[in-house]
Amino acid sequence: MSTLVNKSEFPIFKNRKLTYLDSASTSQKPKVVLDAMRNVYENSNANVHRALYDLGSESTELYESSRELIANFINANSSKEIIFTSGATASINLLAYSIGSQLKEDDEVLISHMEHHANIVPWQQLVKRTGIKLKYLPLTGSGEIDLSKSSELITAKTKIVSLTHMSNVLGTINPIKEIAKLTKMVGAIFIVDGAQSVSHMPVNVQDLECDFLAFSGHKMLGPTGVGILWGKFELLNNLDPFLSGGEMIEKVTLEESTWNEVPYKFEAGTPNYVQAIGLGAAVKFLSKIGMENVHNYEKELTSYAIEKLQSIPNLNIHGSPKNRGSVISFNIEKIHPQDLAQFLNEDNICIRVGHHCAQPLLETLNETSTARASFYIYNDFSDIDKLVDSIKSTISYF
Ligand code: C6P
Repeated sequence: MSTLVNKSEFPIFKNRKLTYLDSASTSQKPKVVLDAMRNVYENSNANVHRALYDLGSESTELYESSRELIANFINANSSKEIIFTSGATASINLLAYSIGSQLKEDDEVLISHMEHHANIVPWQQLVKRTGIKLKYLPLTGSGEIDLSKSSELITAKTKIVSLTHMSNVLGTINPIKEIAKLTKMVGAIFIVDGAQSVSHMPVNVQDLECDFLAFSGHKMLGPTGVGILWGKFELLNNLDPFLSGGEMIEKVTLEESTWNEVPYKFEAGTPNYVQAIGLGAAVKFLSKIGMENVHNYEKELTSYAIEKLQSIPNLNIHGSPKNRGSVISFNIEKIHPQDLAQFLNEDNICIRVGHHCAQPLLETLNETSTARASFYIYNDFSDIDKLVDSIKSTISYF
């Protein structure tokens, strides 16, 4: 099995001896992404939407064409529906603040026990500000969202349902379309946290039938510091801005201000335009490979890894073996995940251990920490073999 991409397209793999199995945390970057950003700084650098000289027009054009590329990547109706934020966390905070300010005390927000803290804490903060109720969809024993009691939890009081598309701990891919239908039946807004999905599978916002989608650039070969909030235009148009200041205004007087049009209403201050342009290059790179190919390739890697890991005695993989993305969390009896990570590090193998910013989920697993291996397009079977060999020698040491 050959990789989908040549590892040499990623400078870090030339510079460091690495078995990198932590892409769910952040991905490595291909040279084309680094070049795109260097090119801006070296040839076209000027602030966007302000500078009326050629350099400014060039950087603005690059910034706006990146918005266009990202809109096409997720099949948005228009690039106006793409808001550049600093990442998935910022996108969800924007929504919790802006939609949240329209909610009343008896209203309910529904999330699940599977969420990343980025899709829990902003809603808890909203509870403190407004007194709304925060409710949780439970999980089944095999780590899937349990919809058997959905009619008790998704009711006329539910104003927002906000769920992760793919769990960063269990890898579970949630039935977003099914939940979208339940959400629509009560007229609630449906937010999808796509931080772990957009990078690994085709995500089409029309097909998912959600209202908002949040994701991060750095997990999909792009740079840090940039992420996306996609939303249906009419909904975005009806929201109040989150951050305020330069460029998000239409007119400012000493007494009051009016807002710029969507998406600029939500992009206060100088945006991370160089990073946004880098993200455009990442999206081009991924589109050339094809997200269906990315998904199928990772399915093969994940099945291979599950099979190999399952053959190790006393190693317990969390979550359901079916319908999962390229994230595998596990625990080994009598070996703390932190010790395991340190031993793997000796072999230059990078995995993540800990609660993965999903403490409520870890509680349902009865764990305080798991080891997590996650894969991307630059991994291959030999990376998994190295992981398995290193785990086996760690076990024999203990
Ligand atoms: N999960 C992980 O190792 P940011 O940090 O804003 O780019 O993404 C937040 C986020 C939101 N939702 C999900 C499902 C996520 O997995 C993450 C980030 C990383 O699992 C870092 S904690």
